[in-house]
Amino acid sequence: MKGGKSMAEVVQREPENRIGMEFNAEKYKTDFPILSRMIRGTKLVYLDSAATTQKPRVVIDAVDQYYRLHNANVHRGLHTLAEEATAAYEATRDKIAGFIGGVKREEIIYTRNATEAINMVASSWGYQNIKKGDRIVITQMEHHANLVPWIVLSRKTGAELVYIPIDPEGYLDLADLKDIIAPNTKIVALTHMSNVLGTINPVDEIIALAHKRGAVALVDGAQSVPHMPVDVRAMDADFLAFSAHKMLGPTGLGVLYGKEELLSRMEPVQYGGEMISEVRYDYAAWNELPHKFEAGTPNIEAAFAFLPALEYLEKIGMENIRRHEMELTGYALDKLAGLEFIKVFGPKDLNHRGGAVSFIDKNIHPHDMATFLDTLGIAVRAGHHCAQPLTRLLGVNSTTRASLYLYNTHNDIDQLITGLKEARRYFRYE
Ligand code: 7TS
Repeated sequence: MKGGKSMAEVVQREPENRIGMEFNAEKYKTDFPILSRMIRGTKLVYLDSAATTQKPRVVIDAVDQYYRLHNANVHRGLHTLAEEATAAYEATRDKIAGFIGGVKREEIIYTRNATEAINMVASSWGYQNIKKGDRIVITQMEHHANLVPWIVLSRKTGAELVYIPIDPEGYLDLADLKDIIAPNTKIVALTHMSNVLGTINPVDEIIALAHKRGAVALVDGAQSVPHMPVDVRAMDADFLAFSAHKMLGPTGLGVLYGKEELLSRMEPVQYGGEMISEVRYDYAAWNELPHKFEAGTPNIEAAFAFLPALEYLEKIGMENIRRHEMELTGYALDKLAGLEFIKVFGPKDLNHRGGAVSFIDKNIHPHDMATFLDTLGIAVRAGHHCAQPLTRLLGVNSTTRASLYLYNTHNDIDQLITGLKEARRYFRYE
């Protein structure tokens, strides 16, 4: 993407056709410069994509190109650069609207991340619609981003916060769902895919019941939108939140999808430039969607560079990415099952889980394990993964988590397994 291409070329670049081509993770790996980095003398094995993914060259180049050629503020200038920056910023919005199933561009709000997107719903829709005696329903497997905003909303409004429980395998236990989503329920907010257990939740069924009760449904898509086809209209979610940085894009950019009829009735969360239609000394009126929710100068660079990330994903195909990750997760689960000192959490059925695999060694603390694996160039995460109540429910303080993406290979898993065995020797358990 280097050079002086016109904005039309940048924005309308046709994805290269990879239909019919084999999924080649080894080849995709070469698109990511950081994946050829040496860490402590060995080539990086990156197994922490649930935290953030690495970026392909097209995304890195787009950041460079943005500042070299197109940098300007959006929606306010009449000069060429301002027009180019605005066109690119809005073109990414169109791309996102298409990527999640073809929604209206007005329904795509840029945020800083998935966390901010969920907080916006809690602090705007939440305070306008929830009062004492109402019920908020979430699940026991939520990331803090889809947990703490609802704890605070319930504390401040007096509404009750009720959890859909999980069963010992790591699935949601839906036996009492009809009682949990009681007639006084106003919102059901749940993750599509758990960042700890990998569980893919039956969101369609839960959303249908929420709607039957007159409640709205928010889906935390931070771990699903990057890894599988997500059609927000088919699932009929009222809100969907996700982050660009977990799907090859830059940090500092997230998305809130909301149905137009809901967004149009919601109060802005922040006030200032760009979100107004008219201001007088004693009066202010709001801009139309989506700008009403985008006060101040946004992350233009990130929006600019998110477009090639989405094109890259589309070019490979979300179905293909999902299939690759299912296969690789199955391989990892089989190999881990062969290690008697390792206990894996979460479902075994690949149809109902993604590629976040959390486990513990029966003797070695997850922090020691992750630190040891790092000496072998293997990046995993250890801790509670921003899901403290869930981790506690699993009966542990922390887990080690390997999480996969399109650039991971069987060799990466083999190295992880070798590393886990070496850790036993290093810490003298064998
Ligand atoms: N929801 C889920 C399910 C997540 O996994 C995360 C981040 C978030 C929301 C918040 O995303 P953010 O971009 O706003 O931070 N999950 C993780 C993780 O598993 N390790 O680091 C971040």
